[in-house]
Amino acid sequence: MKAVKPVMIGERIKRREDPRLIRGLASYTDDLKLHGMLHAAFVRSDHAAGRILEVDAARARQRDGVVGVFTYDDLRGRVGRSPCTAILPGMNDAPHPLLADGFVRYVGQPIAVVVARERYLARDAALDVDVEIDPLPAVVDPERALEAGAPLVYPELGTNVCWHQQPEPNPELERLFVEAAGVVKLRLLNQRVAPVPMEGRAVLAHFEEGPGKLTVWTSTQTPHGVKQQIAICLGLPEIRVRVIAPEVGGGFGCKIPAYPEECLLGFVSRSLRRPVKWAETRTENLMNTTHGRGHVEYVEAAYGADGTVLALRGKSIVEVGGYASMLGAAIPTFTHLLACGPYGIRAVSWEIVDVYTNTMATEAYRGAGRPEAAYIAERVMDEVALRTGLDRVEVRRRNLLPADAFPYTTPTGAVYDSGNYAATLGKALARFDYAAACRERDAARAQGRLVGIGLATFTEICGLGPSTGASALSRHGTWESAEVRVEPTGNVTVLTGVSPHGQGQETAFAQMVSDAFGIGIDDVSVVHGDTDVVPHGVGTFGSRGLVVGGTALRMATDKILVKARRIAAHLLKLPEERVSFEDGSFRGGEIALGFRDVAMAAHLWNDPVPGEEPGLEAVARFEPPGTTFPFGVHFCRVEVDPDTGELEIQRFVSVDDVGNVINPLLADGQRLGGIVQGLGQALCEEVRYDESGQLLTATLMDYAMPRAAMFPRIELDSTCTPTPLNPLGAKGIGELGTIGSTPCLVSAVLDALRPLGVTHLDMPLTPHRLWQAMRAAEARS
Ligand code: MCN
Repeated sequence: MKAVKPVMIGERIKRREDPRLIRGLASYTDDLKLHGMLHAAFVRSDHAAGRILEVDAARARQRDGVVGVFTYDDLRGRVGRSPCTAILPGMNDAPHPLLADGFVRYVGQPIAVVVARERYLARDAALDVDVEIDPLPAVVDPERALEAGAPLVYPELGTNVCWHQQPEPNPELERLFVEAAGVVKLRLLNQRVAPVPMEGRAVLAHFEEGPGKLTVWTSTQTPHGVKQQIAICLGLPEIRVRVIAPEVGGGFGCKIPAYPEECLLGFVSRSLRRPVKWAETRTENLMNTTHGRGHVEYVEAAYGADGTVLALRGKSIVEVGGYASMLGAAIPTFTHLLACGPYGIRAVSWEIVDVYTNTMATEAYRGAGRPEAAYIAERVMDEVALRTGLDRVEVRRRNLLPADAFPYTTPTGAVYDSGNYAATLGKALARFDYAAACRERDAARAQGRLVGIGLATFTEICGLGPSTGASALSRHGTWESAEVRVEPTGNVTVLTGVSPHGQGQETAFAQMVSDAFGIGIDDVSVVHGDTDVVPHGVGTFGSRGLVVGGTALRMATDKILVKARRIAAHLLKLPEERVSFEDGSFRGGEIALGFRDVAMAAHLWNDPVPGEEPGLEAVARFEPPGTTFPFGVHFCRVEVDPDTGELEIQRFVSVDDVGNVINPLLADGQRLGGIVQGLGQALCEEVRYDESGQLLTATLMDYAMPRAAMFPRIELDSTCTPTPLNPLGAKGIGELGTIGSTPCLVSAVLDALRPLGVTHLDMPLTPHRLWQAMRAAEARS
């Protein structure tokens, strides 16, 4: 057989997923067609709050081609609640039925599902369902929801508070505030945004009466979790449910939870004994796929005269929306955990109030809680610089943890694994040429131009586990699994429990196997996203795919190499310790056996190895001992048009550190995507409801997404500080770009407008908002 060069870890190879995606050869859920398949459409609430007086489906049922209409009455006593697994201790948990049971609590809440022979017939028939709702007052703003007399989303709870974390008494913190040279006080908004994956949610459910088995194809990040939730909700044994995530066109966190629609379609298919499919419209996606962020933060920071930030006191008021989605209520605990960022802040006290409002639920959205934390820390650093008269870089230098501090436990309980923040800052300063950039900005200012420089130094938590931290939140641990099967020819199949949906793990994992076994990358197949094929798994979120799933894979390939070496030693008639494995061959003295020869021998078994079983495969689960903390530094330069408020990003430099990188090309793609997503929030994105809870951003004409023309070429560089927590020395990268890019841009725009007297801005920094801020500052001066 022709020798094929293996691909090594660290090589910049192109994503093997792309040709099929670009050429339209991939199958997403909505591409699937089954014999006898029906189509579902949802009747959704037009009101943000109200009592359902009547649901009359008679007209819809009479329509030719309609096969069934289901309302809550059909579900009563036959299914469980909508899947919400993250019940925090002491949470005011409110049941969220699969279909509204007498009350509606947000616009778009499913009230009925109509099933018909064709998709458009189902949609037309859904319009025939007459729903009479007695509207009730709605509450949209989380701070308003906490006021006395505010409408209650769940009157039976007597409050709109979903969960309240009281700050612990902290005498050390109080002392630091007394001794401080000054205190910065800020009210910061992290507006609600929509994840907008290219592929919306889609579900195809097929209950087969013969085997009594429900198969659900769904666009998800967590097929194993969804399987468990469907089984629980429908009262089916887990072994009678199979979930398949075919090609998934992005998720960004909103496809972590199991949704009511997934369980409902399973129920409908079981009731009708027919396959049923539903794919959301873009409006349904913007309205009823979970949103992200939605934080109001009150922050007080005590600082010393030398610019060191001593202590932080804060409160997060967070919209969980009309029901608590899987992780929604827990997201702000990350904001608390990461409140110190990369800085040696000595004491932190944090209060969290999760609030029910008459809006769609919020959930993890790329970064989930950490961009909010970085936004707080970076705004604080900039304010301290202003008040002490120190340069913003100098303030950060004085606060960054030193390289010898690691492992470092923050006052909030996070254990930072490794870091060398000063080195990354140094590299970024040189790459951006900060001194020259400041000179240029000052020269531009002297000409009356509004040029600003922004920066952010940040860290984040990723690679979720360990399971001990997650068990309170889900019925799943946060380990990850891998199975590696070597075929007789030496081809390898990897079964991984992660469920990539755009990250490129099929490439990175094949690359790791190619490197480990010295075989060609095309000899490796990576399988994921099918719970009957991949026996166990947790999924892709929290930038854990490589750190946790990749380590499980590494453990499995290591196990295979141990057995293969034993087989090779037996064939070479040498003691095991005299056999080495190099460049894809087992060598002992002059003789060499290729990996493929050993694979064949393991399967042929005509020369059995004492004490071994035939075959060559291994299973591993990795339970991470801790989480990893990648970090980075961003600089950017902007210019604002004084007449129109138009904002131009002229330069953006990012230097990140994620330890060892498997595939730098994939990693760069992830960083670019993350940075642009973070900048999108700072520039233009915002989910908006009116006061009555009507969604104003229900199409992409109204919800502003960032576009390529808004950005300069983003310059990427890196440093490398491996983590000791996994054998790859790797940290996660999937969310890193979203953490610091948002505060970096806000820092730059505030710097640009400061000469006019603008001291505060809330995102998104639309031209209109900047224009208003400039005019208001002029009016004050
Ligand atoms: N990688 C690497 N070396 C490292 C770290 C990662 O080569 N040290 C590679 C990995 O092999 C993988 C990619 O970079 O191909 C991202 O890996 P990782 O950081 O492990 O992140 P996950 O695979 O766990 O992805 C999750 C993360 C999250 S939480 C969100 S949200 C997100 C993101 O990834 N959503 C995405 N990136 C996305 N990218 C796309 N295209 N679509 C989404 O929905």
